[in-house]
Amino acid sequence: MRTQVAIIGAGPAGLLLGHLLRAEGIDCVVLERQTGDYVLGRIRAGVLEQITVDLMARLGLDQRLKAEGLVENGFNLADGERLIRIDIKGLTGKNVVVYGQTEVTRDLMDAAPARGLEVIYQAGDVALHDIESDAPYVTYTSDGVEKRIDARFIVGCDGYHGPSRKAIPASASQEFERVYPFGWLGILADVPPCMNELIYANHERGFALASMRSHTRSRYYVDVPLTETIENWSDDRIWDELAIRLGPDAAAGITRGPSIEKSIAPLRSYVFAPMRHGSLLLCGDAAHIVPPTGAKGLNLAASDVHYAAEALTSFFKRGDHDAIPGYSAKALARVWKAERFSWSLTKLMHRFPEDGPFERAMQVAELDYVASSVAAQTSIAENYVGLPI
Ligand code: RFL
Ligand code: PHB
Repeated sequence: MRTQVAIIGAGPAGLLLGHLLRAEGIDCVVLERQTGDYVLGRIRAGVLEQITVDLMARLGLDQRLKAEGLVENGFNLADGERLIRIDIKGLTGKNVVVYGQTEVTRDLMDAAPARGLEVIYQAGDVALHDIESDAPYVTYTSDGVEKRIDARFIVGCDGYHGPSRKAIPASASQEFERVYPFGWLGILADVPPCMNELIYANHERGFALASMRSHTRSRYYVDVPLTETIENWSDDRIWDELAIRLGPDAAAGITRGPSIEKSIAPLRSYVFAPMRHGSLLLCGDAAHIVPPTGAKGLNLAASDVHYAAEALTSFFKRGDHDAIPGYSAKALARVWKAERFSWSLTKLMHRFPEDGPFERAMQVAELDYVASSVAAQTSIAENYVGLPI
């Protein structure tokens, strides 16, 4: 098979890119290792920045998002005693929308056939070849038969564990990494949220986050040491811990219920640079990971895809050969700012085992400063709603 762009990975990055390219009349094929149901079964992001909402609107795929997404005009930082509200709408004029990654992916997946976007699920042994040439190709197996797709470009949207990034020689790239000494234990339950806005809490027993997916479905997290296993956390234990860490006001609003999903995700900051090598471009988690504290992962995947679609469109439709080499620097400028914000909010809101009294005093002082300074709140708000693309 021959196409213009071979996309590896049908997560939000791969599907969004596929739709943006198809909308410009550019040929592409998406290869996904898993089944569609498996991809939809992964419970991940919940908060969309305006840029992500705008991309869905540009594609005309935002009907359900508009009907079911919850517009959030603020969120809260809790410090054990009080709630510090960050009025994101008042401070920036923008908002974020609670609409699960699962739903974004479902909307993109459902619209693919009608828009001529071919997605091949259960593609095994995907491998990239000749990425330094102008004629790269991808091989994979389908039902035990080896197949080949020739393309002008390959875009790796295959997440942190996919093969694309690994196809780039170490001598041509650099990795930046910070691993955190805890993970987030998440619980999803069909109960109303404890508040209509998110709460990020720094309590002496650790971090907690109250989030949601709808008026009837809640998503909560607590941080746990990396040595913890899910078997140690009964639903009751999680609800008890949330009630303590989120503080009395939020606790009063918590409705308990059986978990419908429960998992532990380690926290990591990671950047791979550059995000292009020859005819291979990387987008989303394939190139970078942020700790979930800033709600940036999915939104960064969306901004990468926006820049990649722009560069590929310039190449194919205007014959502009400078656009592709410019992709990495453009994407990375936004990635690094989101990495900084996610790292700083993680540091502010978690108790690190290695921290002593000085580090804790710095957290107290910073939270106090945020509570009393419109300038500090504005800085947090403009990063949370997403920096411009
Ligand atoms: P994905 O979603 O990992 O998709 C990659 C796809 O590539 C496929 N793949 C392969 N396909 C073919 N051949 C291979 N060999 C392949 N290897 C892998 C995979 O099966 C998969 O379908 O990456 P993408 O598209 O870059 O999207 C990134 C986002 O998923 C991620 O950044 C977010 O989920 C991060 N994240 C959050 N982001 C936000 O913006 N807001 C949030 O509120 C938020 N909360 C979160 C999060 C991530 C979490 N976890 C579990 C990591 C909360 C959590 C708990
Ligand atoms: C979520 O709802 O899953 C969520 C919300 C905000 C975050 C991370 C995750 O910062």
